Amino acid sequence: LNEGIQLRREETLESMCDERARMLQDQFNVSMNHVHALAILVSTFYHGKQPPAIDQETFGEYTERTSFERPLTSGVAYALRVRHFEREKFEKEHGWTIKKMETEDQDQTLAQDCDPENLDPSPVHDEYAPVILSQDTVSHIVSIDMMSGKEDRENILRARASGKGVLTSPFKLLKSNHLGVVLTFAVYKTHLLPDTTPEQRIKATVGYLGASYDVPSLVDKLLHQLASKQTIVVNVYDTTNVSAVIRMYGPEEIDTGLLHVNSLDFGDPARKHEMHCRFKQRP
Ligand code: WA2
Repeated sequence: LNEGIQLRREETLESMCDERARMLQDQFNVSMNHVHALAILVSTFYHGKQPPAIDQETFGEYTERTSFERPLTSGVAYALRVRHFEREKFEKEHGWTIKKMETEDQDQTLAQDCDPENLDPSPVHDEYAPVILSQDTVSHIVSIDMMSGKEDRENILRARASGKGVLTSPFKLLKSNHLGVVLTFAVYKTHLLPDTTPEQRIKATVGYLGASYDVPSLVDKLLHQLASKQTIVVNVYDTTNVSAVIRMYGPEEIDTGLLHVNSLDFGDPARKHEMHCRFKQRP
């Protein structure tokens, strides 16, 4: 009899965890497809028209009104590829200088409100990726060189060489107290065929469309939609580096006996994620 009860508990935990993992993965996938479509929108209407048929006002309104298509994202933005020789002309045209991203170890009191006006100009580099268009929810990153942040930079380089949507490892997003991830798609000068080489892709790159995911608040929102939140504890991990697993969501894990693990597919084969589920109480 006891064995039967134990087996049923295992099955219950498994099905609850499966359902949550599937929901999270599906919502992530839906968002990713829509962010991909936004990259094509920018390619068609910004780069494909002379003069561009999208400005900040249009991009802001369109991305806000379609935000229901991107569950789990906190905002989308577009960063333009600017080479150093074009910097002066670019800055004159936009009426602002390209800013350096402020990293965590820098003195926050110097730029208390993260107002881009208070940020330092970017030092000289071969190229930059200043944000020129943004959803209002992430307007604080406009004019910041996304190549000046370690995670954003790595994502940009990987996105443009691969032509695929790529994810950062979890890091503390600007103006957020939580860990999040950024999804990036490169935008190319022309439509490229699937067999295009990385070198050709890098050459043809004109910009980067990115979305930020504030993981704790968005996963919370998702799990609250499901009943019996009081029964199980859910954790989400980035397990890309097995010797340095990063907890992205949920409290510190306490061993309450049964554990169920689901692997999560967020669409970037270079990153591995897992969901861990436990009952809150021992039987
Ligand atoms: N978006 C929002 N908050 C952030 C952030 C980001 N990156 N990086 C740090 N905090 C425009 O990949 C190009 C978005 C980067 C895209």
